[in-house]
Amino acid sequence: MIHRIIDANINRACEGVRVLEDYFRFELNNQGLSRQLRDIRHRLRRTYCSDELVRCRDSQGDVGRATSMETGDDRRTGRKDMLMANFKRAEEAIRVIEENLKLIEQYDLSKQYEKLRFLMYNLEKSALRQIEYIGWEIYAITCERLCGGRDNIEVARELLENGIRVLQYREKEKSKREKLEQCMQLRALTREYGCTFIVNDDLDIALLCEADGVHLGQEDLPVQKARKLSGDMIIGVSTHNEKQAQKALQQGADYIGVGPMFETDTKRNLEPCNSVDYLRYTCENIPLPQVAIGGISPENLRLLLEATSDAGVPLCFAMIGGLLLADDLGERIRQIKSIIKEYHDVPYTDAGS
Ligand code: 3NM
Repeated sequence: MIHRIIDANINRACEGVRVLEDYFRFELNNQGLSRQLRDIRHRLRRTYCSDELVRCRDSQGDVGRATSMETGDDRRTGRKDMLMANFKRAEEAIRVIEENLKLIEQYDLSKQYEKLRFLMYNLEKSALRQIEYIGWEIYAITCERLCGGRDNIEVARELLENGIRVLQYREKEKSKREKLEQCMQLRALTREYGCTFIVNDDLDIALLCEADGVHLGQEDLPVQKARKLSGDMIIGVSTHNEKQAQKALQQGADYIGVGPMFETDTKRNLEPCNSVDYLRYTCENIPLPQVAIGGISPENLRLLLEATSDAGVPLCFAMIGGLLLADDLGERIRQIKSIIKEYHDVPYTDAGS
């Protein structure tokens, strides 16, 4: 009977991993995570092979089947819920395999499965990081110059209290030391609120403060080089035309910035971009999460939402002036969220819902 348990749990673990693998492969085009999951799936199958496994299988006679059909525990509230459920399914199943292998004196094999379980725990953490920032959210960016005398920390706290889930630190007018100091504080604060924290330009600062990601411009480190240092950190790349977007995709960016959408005073010397058409192009042709940026405000947001309403990729809306120049930050955030909600009622992940 132990073989029946092991067989059921190898299948259960592999099925869970396959759900995850296909999500990262086909929906997010994330080669790194899908490859690692595939490798684990193969090892789950190969580590303990015995003819006994299939011989002992009795799906028809499984008393748990009826219970599973009757409960609604497997309803999903969104992609994040679906992914987390499948990580848990795989991890728990591997633990059952380990314990039962010990009972049939396969201690060494049990330890090999234990290693796979720990790999799954690590991947779960990376995967969460990769998905939590995406989809029909405001992507807030700091800019102390526009904060009417308040500092980035104070403003960030207010943004977080009002439900901002993604924050990028961007400061062009501070020394590296000042930036590091503020990033350390913002990292602690964003962690408290479960907010994804991305650092603009400076990979060294991103690494030192343990940010979730780094955002690179066209003049910054190329993605492949940054990846050598950044491990599983999210890497975003600013793009302003089709060629740059294709290149970011090929080089393995985790998301692209797409801009400028509209005229903006916040950033000088921007490359010209035919805005909404370019966003439509990236949504149709670049299978990566995207962040539209440049002059976005509550007044023009619907234009972007309409142009991308059938987009097959998750899209966020980055704002500096459109957010920070508001008299009441909380009110502005609620206003923007309610506009997004007119078009995307179901959050891409259930983070922040
Ligand atoms: N990057 P605002 S536009 C930082 O097109 C930045 O890549 C852009 O600020 C790009 O929301 C831009 O105030 C400025 O227009 C965004």
